[in-house]
Amino acid sequence: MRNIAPAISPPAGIGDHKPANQAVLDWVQDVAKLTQPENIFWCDGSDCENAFLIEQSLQQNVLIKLNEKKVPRSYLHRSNPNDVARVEQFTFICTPTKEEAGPTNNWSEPAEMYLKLQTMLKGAMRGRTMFVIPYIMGPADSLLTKVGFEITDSKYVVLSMRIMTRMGDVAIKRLGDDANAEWNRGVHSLLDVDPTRRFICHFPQDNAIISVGSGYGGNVLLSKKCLALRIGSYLARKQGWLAEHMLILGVESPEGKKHYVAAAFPSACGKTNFAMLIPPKHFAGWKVTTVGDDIAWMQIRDGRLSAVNPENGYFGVVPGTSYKSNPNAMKSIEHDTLYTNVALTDDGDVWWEGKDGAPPAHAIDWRGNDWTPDSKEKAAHPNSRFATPMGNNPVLDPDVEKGEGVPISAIIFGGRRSDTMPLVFQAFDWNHGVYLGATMASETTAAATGAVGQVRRDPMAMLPFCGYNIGDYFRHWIEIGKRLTNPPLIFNVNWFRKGKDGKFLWPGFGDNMRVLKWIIDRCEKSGGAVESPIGWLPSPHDVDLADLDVEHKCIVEILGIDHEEWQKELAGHQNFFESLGGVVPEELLKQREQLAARFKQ
Ligand code: GTP
Ligand code: SPV
Ligand code: MN
Repeated sequence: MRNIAPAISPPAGIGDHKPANQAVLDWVQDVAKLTQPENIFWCDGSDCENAFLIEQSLQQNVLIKLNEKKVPRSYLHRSNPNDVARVEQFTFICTPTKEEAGPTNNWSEPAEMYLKLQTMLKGAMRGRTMFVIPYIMGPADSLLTKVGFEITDSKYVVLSMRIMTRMGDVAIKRLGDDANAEWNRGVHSLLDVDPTRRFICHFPQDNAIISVGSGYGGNVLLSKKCLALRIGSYLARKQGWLAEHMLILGVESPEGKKHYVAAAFPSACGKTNFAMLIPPKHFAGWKVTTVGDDIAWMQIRDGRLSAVNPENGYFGVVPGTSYKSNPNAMKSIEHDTLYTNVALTDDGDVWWEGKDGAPPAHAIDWRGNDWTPDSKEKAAHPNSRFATPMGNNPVLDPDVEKGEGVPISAIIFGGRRSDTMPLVFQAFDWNHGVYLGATMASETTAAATGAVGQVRRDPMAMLPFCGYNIGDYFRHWIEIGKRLTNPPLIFNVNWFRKGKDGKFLWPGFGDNMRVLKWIIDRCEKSGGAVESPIGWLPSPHDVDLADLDVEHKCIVEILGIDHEEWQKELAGHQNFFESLGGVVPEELLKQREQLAARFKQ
């Protein structure tokens, strides 16, 4: 394992793109002194640098080249089988006091954690190359855009960061040579990829991240969950904006009226799919476009929320992706894609559970073992992923690079719930909407290590990503609402409710357009709804169900609420708030009382 990342010696002109900023140079020297790499590789994000690193990765078995005819310019990476998902139990928010990290985060005193990590990092890059990656999060000309530098000893990280972020000169230029400019310091080392020496640590006050012992996406692409969400949410509160685990989509009517919607669903609960939705035939003339599939940074502009996607690519769940479920994702990953932990067919193509067509008679599974359709093991890991540039997306929104962002008409919260939660309902007002987000629950998925399928509260889909006290985070949402003169309407959805037979009641995917259409109708003040204790519910005739092959009784079931289930749900909200130990704002406690009272009316 020590040799997973041997040093490489680049030819002249590659790896020597040193920035001028003295603060960056000093920091890199400090990390090099500690980790003792064989050499330092200064990345510029260029094509020739990328070609060189791919060549090295192929030679060192970090990547496998896929069939050039079937998936041009695409590669497969297999991570260590002990290292296939985010590790929430080893993710820390290191603030001066435990209270700042709050009741939902693992906390450590910063000095203590720095010492522990420095001990692990001592000499950790001996015989390896240390890469320095400059990148920005956000469109090049946005006021929200942040500069980051990531140091890593993994070529897979460099290649992935080039897809997922705007990397290279654009960041060096944006930072400039002011040694006091704001930028994020990220240090990553694979160490020996040992789960007992795996820590993902955030130091919000220092705008710094240190990640050791993993090579898996969410733990090591420090731009993503670490900077854009955990550090991002901390900065957002300080600076008066929102950093959220949300997709952003545009939806345009046949008449050319366009709305933008942001939606928070927990990990592996449907963001990428919803962001690339293709409306069913009946909705001819309607168009959905993608601004982002995972993260939204939103600021207040002219009394409205305005959102940018800080990322440059998609790090998406592979299993279940097909021409039937998500044709736009399939087209996005047909070329120039970096796959992780999917199966390799005998003709050098990729395969996964849920892909169109029959399974191959033989393949190499994600662990590198022989696989046939009779195998008990899955061919692709349930959390296998693609990294693909957003430019590959056939429905990329034309305003994705717009620095001011896109105006948000509606915010949607949604979890994976087999019962209780109806297909869709609307909050009565902003604070009620914040309550819906704060009390969201969802079944756990393979995106994080640990048990799958357990219902847990996951406020705003940010439980693993909020970089400070969750009570202050709720308060921040309430305060933002006060500053909005034209706030988005807030909705709750659930694509995953099941009938007594254990099957999904709702077909989902493209048919989610029907729900989106109702949401847009509500924004346009044209959609019908009935008042219920939980919020505004559509009746079956309020939702366009034309050509939908679902029995009417299933529609009634999925649109409705069961009062007994909701008594349990109410108790769940109370337990959750109590478990947070007194940090929940008064406004939300009051919302809970009002909800309970409405059920008694
Ligand atoms: P992260 O990248 O982990 O944040 O996930 P995500 O929220 O982007 O989820 P994604 O769209 O990748 O979907 C995750 C899983 O849910 C996949 O297996 C999808 O096939 C499945 N899924 C997505 N949308 C629907 C839906 O509308 N109905 C059903 N039944 N499954 C869905
Ligand atoms: C998630 O888990 O929400 C993801 C995947 O988007 S990862 O980048 O691994 O966190
Ligand atoms: Mn995500």
